[in-house]
Amino acid sequence: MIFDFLNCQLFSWQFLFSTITQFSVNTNYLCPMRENLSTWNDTIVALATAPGLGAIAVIRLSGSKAIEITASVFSKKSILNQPSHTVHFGKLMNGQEVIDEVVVSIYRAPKSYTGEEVVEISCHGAPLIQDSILQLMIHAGARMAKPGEFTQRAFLNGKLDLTQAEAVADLIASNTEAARKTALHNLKGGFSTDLYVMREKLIKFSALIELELDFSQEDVAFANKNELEVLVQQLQVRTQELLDSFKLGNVIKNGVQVAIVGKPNAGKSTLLNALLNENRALVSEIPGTTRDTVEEYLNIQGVLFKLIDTAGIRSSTTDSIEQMGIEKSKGKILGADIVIALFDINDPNVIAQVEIWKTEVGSDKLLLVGNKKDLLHDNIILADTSLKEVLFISAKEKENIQALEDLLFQKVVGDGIQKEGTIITNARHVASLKKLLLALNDVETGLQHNVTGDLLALDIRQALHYLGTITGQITNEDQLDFIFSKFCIGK
Ligand SMILES: Nc1nc2c(ncn2[C@@H]2O[C@H](COP(=O)(O)OP(=O)(O)OP(=O)(O)O)[C@@H](O)[C@H]2O)c(=O)[nH]1
Ligand SMILES: [Mg+2]
Repeated sequence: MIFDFLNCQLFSWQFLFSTITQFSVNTNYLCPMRENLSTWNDTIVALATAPGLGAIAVIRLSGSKAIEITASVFSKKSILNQPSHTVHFGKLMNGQEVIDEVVVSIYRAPKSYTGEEVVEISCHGAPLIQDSILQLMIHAGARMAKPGEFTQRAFLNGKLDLTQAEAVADLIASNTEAARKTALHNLKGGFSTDLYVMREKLIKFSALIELELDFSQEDVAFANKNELEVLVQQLQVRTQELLDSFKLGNVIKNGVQVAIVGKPNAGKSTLLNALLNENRALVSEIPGTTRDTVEEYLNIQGVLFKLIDTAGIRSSTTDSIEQMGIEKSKGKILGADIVIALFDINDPNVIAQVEIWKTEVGSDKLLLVGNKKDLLHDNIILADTSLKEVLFISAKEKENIQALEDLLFQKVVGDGIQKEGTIITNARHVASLKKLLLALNDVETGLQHNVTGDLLALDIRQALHYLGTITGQITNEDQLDFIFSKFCIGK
């Protein structure tokens, strides 16, 4: 009996050891091959550079026959036997006709972007040449790639995980310095590393608890529940931090909507022009000049702000067009990330106006700005305590415009970009992280109520599942098709 037990113990420890080792391998920075998801053996081709006229263009092929297909139309058949990472000058031929003189780069599997045989053809950039080469390759046996198919293959071949693949799309789409930096951080595996560390720790506990279940008759405890509780709390904090970073991430990726609102003649259009440093919007002393919104982008320290100049809001107007503009202004207040409430500080009702703005717009997104400082006869109003949150400017004289830009940046970004670490920019990640947090809460509640090991194991598995959906360790083809369909063709 004792022998049986020891034998069994030995077996289980071996099992445990191999389980943990196996999990450690799986938590490697790169993902394992995902053979079950899709099988393919066709070779794809697409233009990798932007369509249109250019000095040169790059056409890319990927697949087991990429080199073979290229060789069949290339003047130098010797590329069939050339090593990886070599370049070859020659002619692309359609029968006897020379299509172009090109440079062919060869990347052999698995040392390529997709992990497959890859050929990149640098040709002259005329659209006609690009089209002819694509036709030539299709005729020779390749097929046109779908959007994102190169990156999808890289993912399926374990060259990138899903967060890194998504970062590729973000990097291509990034139009500000901050967006580029965040995408690059995630492409280099910044976010993935965070998740793998979390997953690895949880997996070890999961293995220990599952082992306990195998020994439920023996009443042995392998997992230290206190340690698990501490770990779960750490993971909850980290998950919440990642979720909180989305506010900033969203701003970095999609820009910040800033509505400039206030009474007619407050100087909203003058302020828009001052911020943009150009005469974009019409300015006049006639109240109600701006009827429809005017929208322009301003880049402040690498973050994109969409400035929206709105129609002046007044309580009564008989002009139906102006009334429509006012309704639109109110809508812009609701949709904006930041509301610049602009008022003329020479207006006798200035303090009452400030109070109204504070009540109407939450302090989170409200920036109170007093304009026409240059017209003040004395500075008493500037010291009024009820106006202490107000920034005083002169839009016309461009006074304190830089201070307003700094304030906008500070209010939205703070020191978030300077801080090291991951910033979430993807709504899909947010959805999974929220579910992860719920699952972690369940584990914590389970621990506090001393629930049985099998229930605990179930909740931990659930948490692991949501972690895996972010990196793509757990996924399905529909989800992948959806993610990669948002890429451009050729990437
Ligand atoms: N002295 C002074 N005049 C200003 C200042 N800002 C705007 N103005 C003047 O105020 C008048 C109204 O300016 P706008 O920018 O058209 O005002 P608005 O808020 O866009 O007005 P609506 O479009 O009618 O809602 C114009 O004559 C501007 O030259 C300022 O800082 N100082
Ligand atoms: Mg205006």
